[in-house]
Amino acid sequence: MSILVFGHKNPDTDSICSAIAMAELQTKLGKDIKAVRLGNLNKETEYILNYFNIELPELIEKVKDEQEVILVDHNEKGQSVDNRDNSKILLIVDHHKIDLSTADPINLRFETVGCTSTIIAKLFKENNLVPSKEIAGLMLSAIISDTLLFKSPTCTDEDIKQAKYLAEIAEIDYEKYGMDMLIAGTSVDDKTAEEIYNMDMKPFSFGDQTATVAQVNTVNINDILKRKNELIKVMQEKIKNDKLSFALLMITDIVNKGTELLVVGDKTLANKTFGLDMSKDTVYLEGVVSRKKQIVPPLTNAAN
Ligand SMILES: [Mn+2]
Repeated sequence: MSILVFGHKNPDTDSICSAIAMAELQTKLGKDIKAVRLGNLNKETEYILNYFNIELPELIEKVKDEQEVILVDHNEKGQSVDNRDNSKILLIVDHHKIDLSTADPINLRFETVGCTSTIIAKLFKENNLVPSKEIAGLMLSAIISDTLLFKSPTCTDEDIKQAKYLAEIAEIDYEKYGMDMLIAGTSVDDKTAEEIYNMDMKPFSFGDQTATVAQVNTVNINDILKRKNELIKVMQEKIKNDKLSFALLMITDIVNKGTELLVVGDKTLANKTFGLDMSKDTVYLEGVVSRKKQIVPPLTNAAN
């Protein structure tokens, strides 16, 4: 049975591209491994796989007992494959906060960088291996996606260094390709409000409150805001069905670098954390583009 490698549920570009890159790395190291995905692709990732002519990884929902797995770009159980507790985790490569307990000792590679693919690029080097042109392109794309073309506060010198190295292998003008790729990912005209909310949504716990934080990138906040009422309805449903305290949607302007934060449900924590006017449902957060660095930690701190 092949080892399976995958990123988180509701996969973003990093989760898909890092899984495919990890599969290439492990294959070069002589392992029998297959990249899979835990959900549908977003537009941006579709554009990327198309651009580099890479086959779509197979969709899975759960793993069999004793299945050997490698996890990339996540570690929290709620974001991972079903039946993970009965699988055998060989390795986790991630750049998110750790929320993990395991029955057996496992291998972890965590770094405080902006993208999992940055770590995987380093793993190639540490093993004296060079990724193929296409896989270098995928890893470059993941770094551009997670760091919003190096503009996110999560971006580190290491991300830029690896991205430039990968761009050379892939023979790509990363500034131009990066903007095209990011913009390709922002079109939502053909999407329902529910699809918009679920595109890049993650569950979190803040103290004793549970919530979801979704993010949608755009080049025009009003394009999304004009559908606010529809979105609020979807978020209210989500709160009811999943018994959440509140639901957030980050509407992030990737050109001007700022986020309109839409808050539905119990607004107390958002008020305390971001100074949301309790009579409104949105607050504009200048310079905020990162859920991981600028939304989740302040909420966690305010809740504790
Ligand atoms: Mn990532």
